[in-house]
Amino acid sequence: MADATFYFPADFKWGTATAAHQVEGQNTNNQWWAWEQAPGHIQNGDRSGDACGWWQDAEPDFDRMVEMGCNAHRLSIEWSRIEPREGRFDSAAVGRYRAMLLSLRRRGIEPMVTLHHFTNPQWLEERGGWEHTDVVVPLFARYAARVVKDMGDLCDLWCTVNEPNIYASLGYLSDHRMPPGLTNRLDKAMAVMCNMLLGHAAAYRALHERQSLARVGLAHHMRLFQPLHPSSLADRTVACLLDGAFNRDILNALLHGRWSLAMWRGRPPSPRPLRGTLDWVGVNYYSRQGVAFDRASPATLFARLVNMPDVPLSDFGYGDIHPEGILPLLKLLAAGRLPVYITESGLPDADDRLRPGFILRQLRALWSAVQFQLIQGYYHWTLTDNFEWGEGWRMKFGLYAFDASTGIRTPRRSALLYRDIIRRNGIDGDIVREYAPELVEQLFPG
Ligand code: IFM
Repeated sequence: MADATFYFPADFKWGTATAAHQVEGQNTNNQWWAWEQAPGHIQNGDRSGDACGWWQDAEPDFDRMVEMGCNAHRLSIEWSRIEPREGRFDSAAVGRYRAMLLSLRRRGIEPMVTLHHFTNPQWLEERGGWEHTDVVVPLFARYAARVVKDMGDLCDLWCTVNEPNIYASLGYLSDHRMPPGLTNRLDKAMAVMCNMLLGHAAAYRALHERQSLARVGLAHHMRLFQPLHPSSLADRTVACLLDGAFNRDILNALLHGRWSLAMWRGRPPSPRPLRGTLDWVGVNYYSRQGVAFDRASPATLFARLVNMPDVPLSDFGYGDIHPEGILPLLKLLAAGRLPVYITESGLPDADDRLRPGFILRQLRALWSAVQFQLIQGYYHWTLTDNFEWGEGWRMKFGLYAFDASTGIRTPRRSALLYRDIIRRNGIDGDIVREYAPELVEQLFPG
């Protein structure tokens, strides 16, 4: 089978993904900037600082996308730049984003614009961030309306919010990993997650009211939860509970307009506005998560998070390498019959030891899914190494290495691999032999 080619559809979108705060630099007016200034919040005391300098000059990186042959890019708009004071909108910031979108389009790269990727304007943070439905939902809808009014001629593919489950769990459950840095506040985590979904729904309507052909979705971080001991009923049960809370509850809410029991205590707002507010679903997939029953961990639904044995880990134990884990997750989406974008996928791997194999296995798995589901594109996380939130600069997710002290970008082998895959619009034996010969048998058995 070594001469077979796993072709992708002719109109498949090949892209990379970035987020404003991680690449722009000097985003001084959001809660993350404030969070970074306090000691102990970011590994090695790192700060986003000038990041990758996109606010001044993103265009050379757009050229790198062109060199790889990309026809798509997912970027985010920084709310705190567009609306630096509540109700005051900044036309110069709008101008800069317009210039970026135009530059992408001129290069044949279709932009997907994310409206919220982890950062809040500081004024919103002071009003409770995403904690209060009545405050944040109308404000987010007004911001979305403004963005589509000002940029709708340059973009019609919108991602409202990025990873509500990660934003809520790292900000409200885990210990100081994201602002506001609360621990074990399951009540608030659930309220925040639901408010982000209600915000998504309100933004969906605001975008469609002003742009009839808008295509609106959100990026859902999904993980495959696997019992550490498959024969243990307790491990299987907690894996199933986490799968529900992390993966399925959000989908049920959006697809069927139902909160799960766990999602909201007290009197929740009606979930009805959520129904019918997805034109597509985005999946961010990185790794599998092993879980074991642990009666001492009520905050994580009695699960202890572990690494599966004998599986290579990406840098700093970020996750195990199991790209095929995306397939069972994609099946969860099938009931929605919606187009799917892989809005992020990648790993931190400074030496680029594991990334080529990861990309090839990930795309091979997606190729199987493409036969059954409408998967419209793949956005690799990310173009160049960038500011990885609480991990600072130490985690290197880039197809290009980025030296923050000189600004120099150097392509890793994975950038060349991605270029070759895009040129071929698929994966063939030659590509696998060149970049990950150890996978030839696995990808082309017989
Ligand atoms: O860098 C992040 C991104 O902002 C959201 N999804 C996961 C990525 C890697 O951790």
